[in-house]
Amino acid sequence: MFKKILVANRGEIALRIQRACSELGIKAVMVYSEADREAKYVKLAEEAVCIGPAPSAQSYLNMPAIISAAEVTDSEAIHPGYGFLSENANFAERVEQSGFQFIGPTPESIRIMGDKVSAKQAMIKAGVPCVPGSEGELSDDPAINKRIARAIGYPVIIKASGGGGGRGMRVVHTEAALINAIQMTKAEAGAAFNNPSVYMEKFLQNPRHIEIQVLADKHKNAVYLGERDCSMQRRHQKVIEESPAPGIPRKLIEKIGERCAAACKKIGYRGAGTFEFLYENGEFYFIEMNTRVQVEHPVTEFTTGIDIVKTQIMVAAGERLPFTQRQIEMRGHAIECRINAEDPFKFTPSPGRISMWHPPGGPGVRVDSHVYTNYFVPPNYDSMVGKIIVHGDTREQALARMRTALNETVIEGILTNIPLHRELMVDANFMNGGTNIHYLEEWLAAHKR
Ligand code: MV4
Repeated sequence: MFKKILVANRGEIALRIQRACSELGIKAVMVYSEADREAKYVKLAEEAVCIGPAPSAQSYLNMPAIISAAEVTDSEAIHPGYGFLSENANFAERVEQSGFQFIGPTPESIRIMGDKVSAKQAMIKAGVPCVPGSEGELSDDPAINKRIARAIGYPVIIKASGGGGGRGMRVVHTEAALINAIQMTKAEAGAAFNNPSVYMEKFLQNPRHIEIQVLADKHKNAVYLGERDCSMQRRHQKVIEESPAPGIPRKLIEKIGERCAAACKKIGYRGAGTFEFLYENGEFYFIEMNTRVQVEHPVTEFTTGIDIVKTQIMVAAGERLPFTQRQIEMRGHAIECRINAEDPFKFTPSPGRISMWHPPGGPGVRVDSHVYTNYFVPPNYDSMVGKIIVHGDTREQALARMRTALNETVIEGILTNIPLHRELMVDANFMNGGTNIHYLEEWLAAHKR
Protein backbone atom coordinates (compact mmCIF):
# COMPACT_ATOMS: atom_id res chain seq x y z
CA MET A 1 0.00 0.00 0.00
CA PHE A 2 1.08 3.59 -0.60
CA LYS A 3 2.71 5.48 2.25
CA LYS A 4 1.93 8.92 0.85
CA ILE A 5 -0.60 10.31 -1.63
CA LEU A 6 -0.88 13.78 -3.10
CA VAL A 7 -4.46 15.08 -3.26
CA ALA A 8 -4.72 17.21 -6.41
CA ASN A 9 -8.03 18.88 -5.71
CA ARG A 10 -9.86 21.28 -3.39
CA GLY A 11 -13.08 21.64 -1.43
CA GLU A 12 -15.16 18.83 0.01
CA ILE A 13 -13.61 16.11 -2.19
CA ALA A 14 -10.10 17.04 -1.01
CA LEU A 15 -11.29 16.50 2.57
CA ARG A 16 -13.07 13.26 1.55
CA ILE A 17 -9.85 11.85 0.04
CA GLN A 18 -7.83 13.04 3.06
CA ARG A 19 -10.22 11.12 5.34
CA ALA A 20 -9.89 7.94 3.23
CA CYS A 21 -6.09 8.21 3.41
CA SER A 22 -6.23 8.67 7.17
CA GLU A 23 -8.33 5.51 7.56
CA LEU A 24 -5.89 3.55 5.40
CA GLY A 25 -2.86 4.83 7.36
CA ILE A 26 -1.61 6.78 4.34
CA LYS A 27 -0.15 10.28 4.64
CA ALA A 28 -2.09 12.78 2.53
CA VAL A 29 -0.28 15.75 1.03
CA MET A 30 -2.74 18.53 0.28
CA VAL A 31 -2.26 21.15 -2.42
CA TYR A 32 -3.93 24.55 -2.32
CA SER A 33 -4.18 27.80 -4.25
CA GLU A 34 -3.66 31.18 -2.62
CA ALA A 35 -7.47 31.43 -2.29
CA ASP A 36 -7.65 28.14 -0.33
CA ARG A 37 -5.05 28.75 2.40
CA GLU A 38 -7.79 28.73 5.04
CA ALA A 39 -9.39 25.45 3.96
CA LYS A 40 -10.06 22.91 6.72
CA TYR A 41 -8.11 20.11 5.03
CA VAL A 42 -5.07 22.41 4.71
CA LYS A 43 -5.20 23.17 8.44
CA LEU A 44 -5.60 19.44 9.18
CA ALA A 45 -2.80 18.41 6.82
CA GLU A 46 0.58 17.21 8.03
CA GLU A 47 1.92 18.50 4.72
CA ALA A 48 0.44 21.05 2.33
CA VAL A 49 1.91 22.72 -0.75
CA CYS A 50 0.80 26.00 -2.33
CA ILE A 51 0.61 25.39 -6.09
CA GLY A 52 -0.22 28.89 -7.32
CA PRO A 53 -2.61 31.83 -7.36
CA ALA A 54 -6.40 31.64 -7.13
CA PRO A 55 -7.30 31.13 -10.82
CA SER A 56 -7.64 27.37 -11.53
CA ALA A 57 -5.56 27.65 -14.71
CA GLN A 58 -2.58 28.66 -12.56
CA SER A 59 -3.17 26.21 -9.69
CA TYR A 60 -5.51 23.19 -9.84
CA LEU A 61 -5.03 22.88 -13.62
CA ASN A 62 -1.28 23.56 -13.47
CA MET A 63 0.25 20.16 -14.27
CA PRO A 64 3.94 21.05 -13.66
CA ALA A 65 3.09 22.65 -10.30
CA ILE A 66 1.15 19.56 -9.17
CA ILE A 67 3.77 17.08 -10.33
CA SER A 68 6.52 19.17 -8.68
CA ALA A 69 4.51 19.13 -5.44
CA ALA A 70 4.41 15.32 -5.63
CA GLU A 71 8.17 15.24 -6.24
CA VAL A 72 9.20 17.55 -3.40
CA THR A 73 6.99 15.68 -0.90
CA ASP A 74 8.05 12.16 -2.00
CA SER A 75 4.44 11.19 -2.75
CA GLU A 76 3.88 7.86 -4.49
CA ALA A 77 0.48 8.48 -6.05
CA ILE A 78 -1.82 11.33 -7.08
CA HIS A 79 -5.58 11.36 -6.50
CA PRO A 80 -7.22 13.80 -8.94
CA GLY A 81 -10.71 13.96 -7.32
CA TYR A 82 -13.39 15.24 -9.73
CA GLY A 83 -13.31 18.16 -12.18
CA PHE A 84 -9.97 19.93 -12.84
CA LEU A 85 -7.47 17.35 -14.22
CA SER A 86 -9.39 14.24 -13.18
CA GLU A 87 -10.40 13.22 -16.73
CA ASN A 88 -7.37 14.62 -18.54
CA ALA A 89 -5.58 11.70 -20.24
CA ASN A 90 -2.45 13.81 -20.83
CA PHE A 91 -2.24 14.56 -17.11
CA ALA A 92 -2.64 10.88 -16.20
CA GLU A 93 0.13 10.10 -18.69
CA ARG A 94 2.47 12.77 -17.31
CA VAL A 95 1.80 11.58 -13.76
CA GLU A 96 2.83 8.04 -14.70
CA GLN A 97 5.81 9.17 -16.79
CA SER A 98 7.03 11.08 -13.73
CA GLY A 99 6.96 7.83 -11.77
CA PHE A 100 3.73 8.31 -9.77
CA GLN A 101 0.63 6.15 -9.70
CA PHE A 102 -2.42 7.95 -11.09
CA ILE A 103 -5.41 7.00 -8.91
CA GLY A 104 -7.81 6.28 -11.72
CA PRO A 105 -7.98 4.35 -14.97
CA THR A 106 -5.20 4.15 -17.57
CA PRO A 107 -4.60 7.19 -19.79
CA GLU A 108 -5.85 5.02 -22.66
CA SER A 109 -9.23 4.37 -20.96
CA ILE A 110 -9.58 8.07 -20.13
CA ARG A 111 -8.81 8.97 -23.76
CA ILE A 112 -11.34 6.48 -25.17
CA MET A 113 -14.11 7.76 -22.87
CA GLY A 114 -13.17 11.42 -23.41
CA ASP A 115 -13.96 11.01 -27.10
CA LYS A 116 -17.70 10.32 -27.13
CA VAL A 117 -17.64 8.59 -30.54
CA SER A 118 -14.93 6.14 -29.46
CA ALA A 119 -16.66 5.65 -26.08
CA LYS A 120 -19.90 4.69 -27.83
CA GLN A 121 -18.11 2.37 -30.22
CA ALA A 122 -16.35 0.64 -27.31
CA MET A 123 -19.69 0.20 -25.52
CA ILE A 124 -21.52 -1.15 -28.58
CA LYS A 125 -18.68 -3.67 -28.97
CA ALA A 126 -18.91 -4.57 -25.26
CA GLY A 127 -22.67 -5.18 -25.43
CA VAL A 128 -23.89 -2.04 -23.62
CA PRO A 129 -27.10 -0.68 -25.21
CA CYS A 130 -26.65 2.79 -26.74
CA VAL A 131 -28.97 5.45 -28.17
CA PRO A 132 -29.71 4.59 -31.83
CA GLY A 133 -27.64 6.84 -34.07
CA SER A 134 -24.88 7.25 -36.63
CA GLU A 135 -22.21 4.58 -36.68
CA GLY A 136 -19.40 6.84 -35.51
CA GLU A 137 -18.47 10.27 -36.78
CA LEU A 138 -20.64 12.04 -39.39
CA SER A 139 -19.16 12.66 -42.84
CA ASP A 140 -19.56 15.94 -44.75
CA ASP A 141 -21.96 14.33 -47.24
CA PRO A 142 -25.43 15.97 -46.88
CA ALA A 143 -27.21 13.13 -48.70
CA ILE A 144 -25.72 10.48 -46.40
CA ASN A 145 -26.51 12.55 -43.28
CA LYS A 146 -30.13 13.04 -44.40
CA ARG A 147 -30.41 9.30 -44.96
CA ILE A 148 -29.05 8.57 -41.45
CA ALA A 149 -31.50 11.04 -39.87
CA ARG A 150 -34.44 9.57 -41.81
CA ALA A 151 -33.50 6.08 -40.70
CA ILE A 152 -33.28 7.19 -37.04
CA GLY A 153 -36.40 9.36 -37.26
CA TYR A 154 -36.74 13.01 -36.18
CA PRO A 155 -36.07 14.63 -33.79
CA VAL A 156 -32.36 13.86 -33.80
CA ILE A 157 -29.52 15.38 -31.78
CA ILE A 158 -26.09 16.36 -33.14
CA LYS A 159 -23.36 15.99 -30.50
CA ALA A 160 -19.69 16.95 -30.53
CA SER A 161 -17.37 13.99 -30.02
CA GLY A 162 -15.15 16.18 -27.85
CA GLY A 163 -18.12 17.47 -25.84
CA GLY A 164 -19.98 15.77 -23.02
CA GLY A 165 -21.78 16.93 -19.92
CA GLY A 166 -24.15 18.95 -22.09
CA ARG A 167 -21.57 20.94 -24.06
CA GLY A 168 -21.71 20.99 -27.87
CA MET A 169 -25.16 19.60 -28.65
CA ARG A 170 -27.97 20.67 -31.01
CA VAL A 171 -31.46 19.21 -31.41
CA VAL A 172 -32.84 19.01 -34.96
CA HIS A 173 -36.58 18.62 -35.59
CA THR A 174 -36.79 18.69 -39.40
CA GLU A 175 -34.73 17.70 -42.44
CA ALA A 176 -34.80 21.36 -43.55
CA ALA A 177 -32.70 22.27 -40.48
CA LEU A 178 -30.35 19.28 -40.52
CA ILE A 179 -27.42 20.27 -42.73
CA ASN A 180 -27.04 23.75 -41.25
CA ALA A 181 -27.23 22.30 -37.69
CA ILE A 182 -24.44 19.82 -38.46
CA GLN A 183 -22.26 22.63 -39.88
CA MET A 184 -22.89 24.88 -36.88
CA THR A 185 -22.17 22.14 -34.35
CA LYS A 186 -18.98 21.17 -36.19
CA ALA A 187 -17.77 24.78 -36.23
CA GLU A 188 -18.49 25.25 -32.52
CA ALA A 189 -16.88 21.92 -31.66
CA GLY A 190 -13.75 22.82 -33.63
CA ALA A 191 -13.45 26.09 -31.70
CA ALA A 192 -14.39 24.75 -28.25
CA PHE A 193 -12.73 21.31 -28.22
CA ASN A 194 -10.23 21.61 -31.07
CA ASN A 195 -12.11 18.64 -32.54
CA PRO A 196 -14.81 19.19 -35.19
CA SER A 197 -16.01 15.57 -35.11
CA VAL A 198 -19.77 15.21 -34.49
CA TYR A 199 -22.21 12.29 -34.35
CA MET A 200 -25.98 11.88 -34.52
CA GLU A 201 -28.46 10.22 -32.16
CA LYS A 202 -32.19 9.83 -31.84
CA PHE A 203 -33.28 12.67 -29.51
CA LEU A 204 -35.07 11.26 -26.46
CA GLN A 205 -37.69 13.80 -25.39
CA ASN A 206 -38.43 12.92 -21.75
CA PRO A 207 -35.72 10.65 -20.35
CA ARG A 208 -34.47 10.17 -16.83
CA HIS A 209 -30.74 10.33 -16.13
CA ILE A 210 -29.73 7.06 -14.48
CA GLU A 211 -26.09 6.13 -13.88
CA ILE A 212 -24.38 2.90 -12.85
CA GLN A 213 -21.39 3.02 -10.45
CA VAL A 214 -18.62 0.51 -11.15
CA LEU A 215 -15.37 -0.48 -9.46
CA ALA A 216 -12.63 -2.50 -11.15
CA ASP A 217 -9.16 -3.70 -10.18
CA LYS A 218 -6.00 -4.44 -12.16
CA HIS A 219 -6.78 -8.18 -12.15
CA LYS A 220 -9.80 -8.06 -14.48
CA ASN A 221 -12.34 -8.06 -11.63
CA ALA A 222 -15.22 -5.60 -11.95
CA VAL A 223 -18.46 -5.04 -10.07
CA TYR A 224 -21.38 -2.63 -10.26
CA LEU A 225 -22.72 -0.89 -7.15
CA GLY A 226 -26.26 -0.26 -8.30
CA GLU A 227 -27.63 2.91 -9.82
CA ARG A 228 -28.21 6.56 -9.02
CA ASP A 229 -31.05 8.68 -10.35
CA CYS A 230 -29.60 12.12 -11.18
CA SER A 231 -32.55 13.52 -13.11
CA MET A 232 -33.09 16.50 -10.79
CA GLN A 233 -30.82 19.00 -12.55
CA ARG A 234 -30.71 22.52 -13.94
CA ARG A 235 -28.52 23.50 -16.89
CA HIS A 236 -26.60 20.21 -16.62
CA GLN A 237 -25.83 20.85 -12.94
CA LYS A 238 -27.18 18.08 -10.74
CA VAL A 239 -29.09 19.28 -7.69
CA ILE A 240 -30.42 16.08 -6.04
CA GLU A 241 -29.32 12.46 -6.53
CA GLU A 242 -30.77 9.28 -5.08
CA SER A 243 -30.49 5.51 -5.05
CA PRO A 244 -32.27 3.28 -5.85
CA ALA A 245 -33.97 4.96 -8.82
CA PRO A 246 -37.72 5.07 -8.00
CA GLY A 247 -39.90 2.70 -10.00
CA ILE A 248 -37.25 0.96 -12.12
CA PRO A 249 -37.53 -2.85 -11.84
CA ARG A 250 -34.59 -4.44 -9.98
CA LYS A 251 -34.20 -7.08 -12.70
CA LEU A 252 -33.62 -4.34 -15.30
CA ILE A 253 -30.98 -2.63 -13.13
CA GLU A 254 -29.24 -5.96 -12.58
CA LYS A 255 -29.22 -6.69 -16.29
CA ILE A 256 -27.71 -3.30 -17.19
CA GLY A 257 -25.32 -3.41 -14.22
CA GLU A 258 -23.99 -6.82 -15.32
CA ARG A 259 -23.42 -5.37 -18.80
CA CYS A 260 -21.43 -2.47 -17.34
CA ALA A 261 -19.25 -4.73 -15.20
CA ALA A 262 -18.67 -7.04 -18.19
CA ALA A 263 -17.72 -4.01 -20.33
CA CYS A 264 -15.15 -2.97 -17.70
CA LYS A 265 -13.53 -6.41 -17.89
CA LYS A 266 -13.59 -6.34 -21.67
CA ILE A 267 -11.86 -2.93 -22.00
CA GLY A 268 -9.45 -3.48 -19.09
CA TYR A 269 -11.01 -0.70 -17.06
CA ARG A 270 -9.70 -0.13 -13.56
CA GLY A 271 -10.68 2.14 -10.69
CA ALA A 272 -14.04 3.82 -10.11
CA GLY A 273 -16.24 4.69 -13.06
CA THR A 274 -19.77 5.72 -13.92
CA PHE A 275 -21.83 4.65 -16.91
CA GLU A 276 -24.37 7.36 -17.75
CA PHE A 277 -27.66 6.27 -19.28
CA LEU A 278 -30.83 7.89 -20.45
CA TYR A 279 -33.87 5.86 -19.35
CA GLU A 280 -37.12 6.17 -21.25
CA ASN A 281 -40.10 3.80 -21.70
CA GLY A 282 -38.43 1.03 -19.74
CA GLU A 283 -35.18 1.05 -21.78
CA PHE A 284 -31.62 2.08 -20.94
CA TYR A 285 -29.45 3.92 -23.47
CA PHE A 286 -25.75 4.55 -22.77
CA ILE A 287 -24.59 8.13 -23.45
CA GLU A 288 -21.22 8.69 -21.73
CA MET A 289 -18.81 7.22 -19.21
CA ASN A 290 -17.16 9.22 -16.43
CA THR A 291 -13.72 7.95 -15.46
CA ARG A 292 -13.48 9.65 -12.05
CA VAL A 293 -15.08 9.58 -8.61
CA GLN A 294 -18.32 11.57 -8.76
CA VAL A 295 -19.78 14.23 -6.49
CA GLU A 296 -22.74 11.94 -5.72
CA HIS A 297 -20.69 8.84 -4.74
CA PRO A 298 -21.89 9.00 -1.07
CA VAL A 299 -25.40 7.97 -2.14
CA THR A 300 -23.95 4.64 -3.30
CA GLU A 301 -21.68 4.38 -0.26
CA PHE A 302 -24.82 4.57 1.92
CA THR A 303 -26.81 1.92 0.01
CA THR A 304 -23.91 -0.55 -0.45
CA GLY A 305 -21.79 0.16 2.64
CA ILE A 306 -18.72 0.26 0.35
CA ASP A 307 -16.15 3.05 0.67
CA ILE A 308 -15.61 4.04 -2.97
CA VAL A 309 -12.67 6.39 -2.34
CA LYS A 310 -10.79 3.85 -0.19
CA THR A 311 -11.40 1.21 -2.86
CA GLN A 312 -10.07 3.55 -5.58
CA ILE A 313 -6.83 3.86 -3.61
CA MET A 314 -6.57 0.12 -2.89
CA VAL A 315 -7.03 -0.93 -6.51
CA ALA A 316 -4.60 1.75 -7.70
CA ALA A 317 -2.04 0.17 -5.38
CA GLY A 318 -2.66 -3.15 -7.16
CA GLU A 319 -4.90 -4.82 -4.58
CA ARG A 320 -7.81 -7.01 -5.62
CA LEU A 321 -11.37 -5.84 -5.09
CA PRO A 322 -12.21 -7.02 -1.54
CA PHE A 323 -15.73 -8.15 -2.54
CA THR A 324 -17.46 -10.07 -5.32
CA GLN A 325 -20.69 -9.07 -7.04
CA ARG A 326 -22.62 -11.61 -4.97
CA GLN A 327 -21.40 -10.00 -1.74
CA ILE A 328 -22.74 -6.59 -2.74
CA GLU A 329 -26.20 -5.91 -1.40
CA MET A 330 -28.15 -2.70 -1.65
CA ARG A 331 -30.01 -1.68 1.47
CA GLY A 332 -32.53 1.10 2.04
CA HIS A 333 -32.69 4.40 0.21
CA ALA A 334 -30.22 7.32 0.05
CA ILE A 335 -30.72 10.92 -1.11
CA GLU A 336 -28.15 13.68 -1.58
CA CYS A 337 -28.78 17.43 -1.70
CA ARG A 338 -25.94 19.51 -3.10
CA ILE A 339 -25.55 22.70 -1.04
CA ASN A 340 -24.46 25.62 -3.21
CA ALA A 341 -23.48 29.16 -2.26
CA GLU A 342 -26.03 30.81 -4.54
CA ASP A 343 -29.37 32.56 -4.61
CA PRO A 344 -31.87 29.67 -4.24
CA PHE A 345 -34.18 30.85 -7.04
CA LYS A 346 -32.06 33.23 -9.17
CA PHE A 347 -28.93 31.04 -9.02
CA THR A 348 -26.51 33.96 -8.89
CA PRO A 349 -23.34 32.94 -7.00
CA SER A 350 -23.06 34.05 -3.37
CA PRO A 351 -19.44 33.75 -2.25
CA GLY A 352 -18.25 35.39 0.98
CA ARG A 353 -17.68 34.75 4.68
CA ILE A 354 -19.85 32.15 6.41
CA SER A 355 -20.65 33.76 9.78
CA MET A 356 -22.45 30.68 11.08
CA TRP A 357 -22.17 27.04 9.97
CA HIS A 358 -24.27 24.56 11.87
CA PRO A 359 -24.54 21.24 10.01
CA PRO A 360 -27.30 18.68 10.67
CA GLY A 361 -26.79 15.31 12.35
CA GLY A 362 -28.58 12.29 13.73
CA PRO A 363 -29.11 8.72 12.48
CA GLY A 364 -28.58 8.19 8.77
CA VAL A 365 -27.28 11.73 8.13
CA ARG A 366 -23.90 12.44 6.51
CA VAL A 367 -22.46 15.87 5.73
CA ASP A 368 -19.47 16.13 3.38
CA SER A 369 -18.14 19.66 3.57
CA HIS A 370 -14.84 21.47 4.01
CA VAL A 371 -16.40 24.65 5.40
CA TYR A 372 -16.79 25.93 8.98
CA THR A 373 -17.92 29.06 10.85
CA ASN A 374 -15.82 32.03 9.65
CA TYR A 375 -14.72 30.22 6.46
CA PHE A 376 -14.56 32.46 3.39
CA VAL A 377 -16.11 30.92 0.25
CA PRO A 378 -13.81 32.09 -2.54
CA PRO A 379 -15.44 33.44 -5.72
CA ASN A 380 -12.99 31.58 -7.99
CA TYR A 381 -14.45 28.08 -8.04
CA ASP A 382 -17.63 26.00 -8.22
CA SER A 383 -20.32 27.22 -5.83
CA MET A 384 -20.84 23.87 -4.06
CA VAL A 385 -19.97 24.25 -0.35
CA GLY A 386 -21.03 20.78 0.74
CA LYS A 387 -23.48 17.92 0.47
CA ILE A 388 -26.10 16.56 2.83
CA ILE A 389 -26.70 12.86 2.32
CA VAL A 390 -29.33 10.81 4.17
CA HIS A 391 -30.11 7.12 4.36
CA GLY A 392 -33.31 5.40 5.49
CA ASP A 393 -34.96 1.99 5.28
CA THR A 394 -37.41 3.35 2.71
CA ARG A 395 -37.57 6.35 0.37
CA GLU A 396 -40.22 7.89 2.65
CA GLN A 397 -37.89 7.63 5.64
CA ALA A 398 -34.99 9.09 3.66
CA LEU A 399 -37.20 12.00 2.56
CA ALA A 400 -38.29 12.61 6.18
CA ARG A 401 -34.65 12.54 7.33
CA MET A 402 -33.66 15.01 4.60
CA ARG A 403 -36.47 17.40 5.60
CA THR A 404 -35.29 17.21 9.22
CA ALA A 405 -31.66 17.68 8.20
CA LEU A 406 -32.43 20.72 6.02
CA ASN A 407 -34.49 22.26 8.85
CA GLU A 408 -31.61 21.81 11.29
CA THR A 409 -29.00 23.33 9.02
CA VAL A 410 -27.97 26.93 9.77
CA ILE A 411 -25.75 28.73 7.26
CA GLU A 412 -25.43 32.49 7.72
CA GLY A 413 -23.42 35.14 5.90
CA ILE A 414 -23.99 33.74 2.40
CA LEU A 415 -27.06 32.67 0.45
CA THR A 416 -27.52 28.95 -0.19
CA ASN A 417 -29.95 26.79 -2.14
CA ILE A 418 -31.31 25.16 1.03
CA PRO A 419 -34.68 26.96 0.61
CA LEU A 420 -35.00 25.34 -2.84
CA HIS A 421 -34.22 21.89 -1.42
CA ARG A 422 -36.79 22.37 1.35
CA GLU A 423 -39.48 23.07 -1.24
CA LEU A 424 -38.48 20.14 -3.46
CA MET A 425 -38.56 17.71 -0.52
CA VAL A 426 -42.29 18.43 -0.09
CA ASP A 427 -43.11 18.65 -3.81
CA ALA A 428 -45.84 16.12 -4.65
CA ASN A 429 -44.26 14.98 -7.93
CA PHE A 430 -40.78 14.55 -6.45
CA MET A 431 -42.29 12.73 -3.47
CA ASN A 432 -44.04 10.43 -5.93
CA GLY A 433 -40.65 9.63 -7.53
CA GLY A 434 -39.39 9.19 -11.07
CA THR A 435 -39.44 12.79 -12.37
CA ASN A 436 -37.45 13.32 -15.60
CA ILE A 437 -34.48 15.57 -16.56
CA HIS A 438 -36.77 18.50 -17.45
CA TYR A 439 -38.73 18.51 -14.20
CA LEU A 440 -36.69 21.05 -12.21
CA GLU A 441 -36.50 23.61 -15.03
CA GLU A 442 -40.27 23.29 -15.58
CA TRP A 443 -40.88 23.55 -11.82
CA LEU A 444 -38.74 26.70 -11.61
CA ALA A 445 -40.61 28.27 -14.54
CA ALA A 446 -43.93 27.52 -12.80
CA HIS A 447 -42.69 28.82 -9.40
CA LYS A 448 -41.21 32.12 -10.62
CA ARG A 449 -40.34 34.68 -7.94
C1 MV4 B 1 -29.29 13.34 -24.95
C2 MV4 B 1 -30.58 13.79 -24.62
C3 MV4 B 1 -31.62 13.29 -25.37
N1 MV4 B 1 -31.39 12.41 -26.38
N2 MV4 B 1 -29.10 12.47 -25.95
C4 MV4 B 1 -26.96 16.18 -21.92
C5 MV4 B 1 -25.69 15.96 -21.20
C6 MV4 B 1 -24.99 14.89 -21.91
N3 MV4 B 1 -24.39 13.99 -20.97
C7 MV4 B 1 -26.02 14.20 -22.74
N4 MV4 B 1 -27.20 15.00 -22.65
C8 MV4 B 1 -28.35 14.64 -23.26
N5 MV4 B 1 -28.21 13.75 -24.26
C9 MV4 B 1 -30.15 12.03 -26.65
N6 MV4 B 1 -29.94 11.16 -27.64
C10 MV4 B 1 -30.74 14.69 -23.59
C11 MV4 B 1 -29.62 15.13 -22.89
C12 MV4 B 1 -29.86 16.03 -21.79
C13 MV4 B 1 -29.60 15.65 -20.47
C14 MV4 B 1 -29.07 14.40 -20.15
C15 MV4 B 1 -28.80 14.06 -18.83
C16 MV4 B 1 -29.08 14.95 -17.82
C17 MV4 B 1 -29.60 16.19 -18.11
C18 MV4 B 1 -29.86 16.56 -19.43
C19 MV4 B 1 -30.41 17.80 -19.71
C20 MV4 B 1 -30.65 18.15 -21.00
C21 MV4 B 1 -30.37 17.27 -22.05
